[in-house]
Amino acid sequence: MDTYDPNEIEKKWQKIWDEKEIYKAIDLDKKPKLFLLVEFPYPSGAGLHVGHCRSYTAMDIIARKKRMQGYNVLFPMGWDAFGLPSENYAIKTGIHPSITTKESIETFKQQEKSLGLSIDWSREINTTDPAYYKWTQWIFLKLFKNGLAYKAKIPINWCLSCKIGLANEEVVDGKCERCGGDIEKREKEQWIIRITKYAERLIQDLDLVDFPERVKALQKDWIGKSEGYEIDFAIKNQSDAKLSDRSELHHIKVFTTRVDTIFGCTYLVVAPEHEIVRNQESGIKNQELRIRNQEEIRSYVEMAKKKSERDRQADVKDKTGVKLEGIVAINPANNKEIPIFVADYVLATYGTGAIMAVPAHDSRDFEFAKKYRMPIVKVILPPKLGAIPTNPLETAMGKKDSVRVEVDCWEGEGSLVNSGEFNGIKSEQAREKIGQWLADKKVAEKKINFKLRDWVFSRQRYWGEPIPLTFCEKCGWIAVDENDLPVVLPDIKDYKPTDNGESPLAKDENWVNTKCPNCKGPSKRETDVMPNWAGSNWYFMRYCDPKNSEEFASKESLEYFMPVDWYNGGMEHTTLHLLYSRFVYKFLWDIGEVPKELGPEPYKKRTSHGMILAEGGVKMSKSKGNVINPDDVVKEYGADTLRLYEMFMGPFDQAIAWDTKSIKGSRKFLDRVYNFQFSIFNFQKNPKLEKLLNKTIKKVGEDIEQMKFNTAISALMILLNEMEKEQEISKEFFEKFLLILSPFVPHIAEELYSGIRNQESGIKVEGKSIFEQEWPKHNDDLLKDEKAKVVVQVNGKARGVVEIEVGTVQEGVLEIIKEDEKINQWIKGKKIKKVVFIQDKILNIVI
Ligand code: ANZ
Ligand code: ZN
Repeated sequence: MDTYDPNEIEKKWQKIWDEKEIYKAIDLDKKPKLFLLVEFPYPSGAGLHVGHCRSYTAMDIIARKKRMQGYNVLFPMGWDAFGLPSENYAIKTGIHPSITTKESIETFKQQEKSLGLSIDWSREINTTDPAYYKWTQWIFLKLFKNGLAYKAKIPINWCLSCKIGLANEEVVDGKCERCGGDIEKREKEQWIIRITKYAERLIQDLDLVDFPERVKALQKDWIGKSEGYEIDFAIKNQSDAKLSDRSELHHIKVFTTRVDTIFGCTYLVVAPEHEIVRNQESGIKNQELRIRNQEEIRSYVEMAKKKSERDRQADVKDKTGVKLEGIVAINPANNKEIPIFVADYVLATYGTGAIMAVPAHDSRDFEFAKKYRMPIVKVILPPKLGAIPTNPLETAMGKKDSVRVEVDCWEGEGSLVNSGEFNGIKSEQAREKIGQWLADKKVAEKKINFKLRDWVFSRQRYWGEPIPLTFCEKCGWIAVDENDLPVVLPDIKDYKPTDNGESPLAKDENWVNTKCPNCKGPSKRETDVMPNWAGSNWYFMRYCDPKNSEEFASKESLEYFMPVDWYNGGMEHTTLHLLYSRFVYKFLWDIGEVPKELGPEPYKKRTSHGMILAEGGVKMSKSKGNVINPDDVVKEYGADTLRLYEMFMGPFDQAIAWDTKSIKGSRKFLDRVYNFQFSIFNFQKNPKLEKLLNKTIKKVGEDIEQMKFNTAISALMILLNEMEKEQEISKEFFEKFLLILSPFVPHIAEELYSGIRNQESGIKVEGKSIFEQEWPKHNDDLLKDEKAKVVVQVNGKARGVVEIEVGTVQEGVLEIIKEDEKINQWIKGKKIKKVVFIQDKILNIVI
């Protein structure tokens, strides 16, 4: 064949690779194992996205290289196939989600195969397969039996259009993460997983893993650990001045991280959902606490209910609230009477749902205090008072230098004033001292709070794993016997969600009515199903032993393949999937289901790819019609071109826009690679090229490890340029070139490699695949004498010589000069007008 025809080459090799099963990971093999993981996709009707290709190709490159370096690589794939889109599609079309799911999986699989990914398809998993979700249910039961799953009535985020309860994590910008629809708070009985019990460890153990700092920071922020105090403020009924501390309701408990500011607390604020507001009629009357403006408060609370939590927190200048007339609180630090407000900027779901407001040192309180004319008492003076910037204008007008710019609200540290016996103490110490002082008075207690909420695990929908519990009037909630798992999702006709918020499963009475596993009396199955995170929080372990029917994976297989050595995925999964799966793994490890020697973290290393945007830098979306379909690209240019282009388009971890012009450039490069096979080969070594090859082997190898695919490819391009300048080249040389090129563009590399091999030996394709060859090693000795000396001149005068690596560009040499004091003294602080640079020889700086 004289011209490069990727369609033919690619199909041919995909078939051969499949037949030879060269990408199979071997159980308990003697070679060192390497578990490479990409986030398994949700097989949507839309098909594979070019973004999937970016992540998968990257990991595929690493997998291929590591196999060539002697690793037993596990690079598996599966389908995260439960979830709303299939169900919503089913509601629209009447086609059962199991059918559409199956079709989508077929499409995805065929598409992934067409990219030439070196996946071990023998380990394919599917979360909607009963043989798989049996274990998802089993894990739920383990959580349940260990007290980590409980049912509670809680206000949840209810998506009005999906008719589904969402976890806080699934609410993005106050809207439903899936459909973008409006959200309302509703009280619902839900199964909840006590992930908060692991909050501390989920932070601490981040020290054990190699994750990007930004991923660690996001996880920590999400978990949101805060250390502070809970403080009791007594409530006094103003009308009869009776003060009793017998009842809980005669106190308001607040959470603060700044107990050092308590002398500056001039009022309290409670959330609209706070019990003192709720228990208006019932509780408070008995306890002689009468709030006079009940009507006003009730209508305020109604209004607050309509706002989303995010809107309530948003930094709008216009904070609203209502004073509770008729009662006051006592500040336990100075015994002053202070008013109590209800305001929606205080959230019911954090801390105690009540705060001590310190308007001089908290900007939210400050805004509120200005609006409602509450006293603002400064208790912290910023450090280095004298050094605080003076007002330049006033200084210029002849006013005294010591005039200090008024800081409206100082949120930092400093020393205490207006704080009685604590005056003069630094705020950091005051936190300890005042905290202790209040603790001794029994009005305060040290407290650690987390922003992380327990994980709402119920969905009132159809297309998910049934929660394997039954409710019996006598025995309550009872786990289905483990031997009776899986509880198979029944095939029902009407999967529309119900308006009363019950799962569609509730309509199938045959399925719902069952026997209590405990007393054998009549009982009813739970009709809620699991959220779509359930199947993905442990899937990586199933890959180790995907066909096991006795265990979710055998201990030996886990011991051998786990932990995941390298996990690449999207930044959007940092706070949800990554957190949930770390938690579930830790839990299974705690209860001994995961071998102890594996340690408490499932993923050793995490990396993230940047998004691929549409041409022009906007998000790809169906509605804009700017979605690039990988199938079209494969058809037009070939899979190798698509792979090469996606790896070359820019730094892997950064977002980048699609550019049709550059994809043509990638294809041209492969055309040239293809044509190179017709060059004249000999057995002579060319020392200059050998050096460049040696350098390129090193660079490509190192760049792949660091996911710097774009620079690896450009090194390969430079090498090809130089090769093309030669009259003749050795076969061995070209083979090495193909070897280091092969992970990026496996089909063309395999084709050319087998071609030159066969010419040589006369054997047909039967030989070994390029991917069964060894990755070339570079020679450090050859690198050593790749140094050159560059004479540095300043305004034409020689000022010194620097040693550089051959081929260092101008910027690189300038960097080196900066480090060289002797030369640098001539240019330090001067403006460089011009630089004349002759590579590897002279650099002249004109100043
Ligand atoms: C008094 C104070 C003075 C505060 C000061 C801050 C600065 P993090 O770090 O996020 O935990 N707070 C407590 N519960 C709240 C709730 N349910 N809704 C809204 N705000 C709440 O923040 C803790 C601080 O957030 C607490 O410390 C409290 O305000 C406020 F100069 O108490 B602070
Ligand atoms: Zn029973």
